[in-house]
Amino acid sequence: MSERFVVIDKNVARSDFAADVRRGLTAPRKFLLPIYFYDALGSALFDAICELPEYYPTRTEFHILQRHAAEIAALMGPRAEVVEFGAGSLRKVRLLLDAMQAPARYLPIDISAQHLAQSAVELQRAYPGLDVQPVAADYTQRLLLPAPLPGAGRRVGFFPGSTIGNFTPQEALHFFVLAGQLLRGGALLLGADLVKDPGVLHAAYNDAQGVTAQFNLNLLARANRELGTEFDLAKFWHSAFYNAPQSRIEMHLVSRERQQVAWGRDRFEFEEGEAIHTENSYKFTTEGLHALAMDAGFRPGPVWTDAGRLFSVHWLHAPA
Ligand code: AVI
Repeated sequence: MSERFVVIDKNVARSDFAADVRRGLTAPRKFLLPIYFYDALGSALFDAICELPEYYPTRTEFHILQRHAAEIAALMGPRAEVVEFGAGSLRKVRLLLDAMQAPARYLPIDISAQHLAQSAVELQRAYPGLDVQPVAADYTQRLLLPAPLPGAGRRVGFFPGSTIGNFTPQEALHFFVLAGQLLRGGALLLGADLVKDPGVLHAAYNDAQGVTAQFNLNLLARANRELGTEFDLAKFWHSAFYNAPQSRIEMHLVSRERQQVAWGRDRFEFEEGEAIHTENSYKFTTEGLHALAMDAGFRPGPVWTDAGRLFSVHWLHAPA
């Protein structure tokens, strides 16, 4: 399988890194959008984060899925289609595919056709009998999926990793509305990180090896590489803390001194201690997540967690 086999959504919104960086650096409170973390280096750093002893979400979710795969597969039913939002978790979807009864088709949706083609090839090799149909599209926007296969069972969305937590509450609601339209009559299997001891959260985003700091700083390095900005990475530090009233980890890049950053003929001023807000990672209660999903017409089903109640996996019935 090559990129030729990827269905490309005509309306796939092209993100504009330069325009978004300019908008973020000229805002009264500076920000950069977290979607830009994931260039090749950023994706490799994120994979490294997932292996860190302090970063519990990936392995906790994996164990929850592993432990409850049979029950989840029974809810999915025979000949189900799995629609994965994002194409980054082949290990996790394999747990489902291995437990499912005759899965009909796997449709990963991702903005990067190249990333999709790669993961689709790997999965197709491991499951030669499975119909793998990657779709290059922005799943935060309205999109069309190929029609269900004749005789296919339920269509089940899979959105692991608590990526939902990187959306604002309004964006999360918008995602649920769009997912509800795509999954009509089916269900959504969603991973969500839970509210917990702030010390555990703090450690997960301030790892001892400094990988999360590198991941955060890579945003500036990427802007230097791709746009020609002249950020001196040594003049910024990684800050991540839990904002309890908002139930979210916030990541920032903080200027160590008063400085100007050049970008072509432009100059961007930073005060000492001034921050660029780079990411929010919301943490949920089951009730809060259910309220959000129900606002978009989903009906709560089973919730699975680990013994330490660190992470949750939700079965949500899609609107009819
Ligand atoms: C992808 N996302 C769910 C991660 C998170 O935990 O919010 C991104 C991340 N940022 C720092 N570490 C991991």
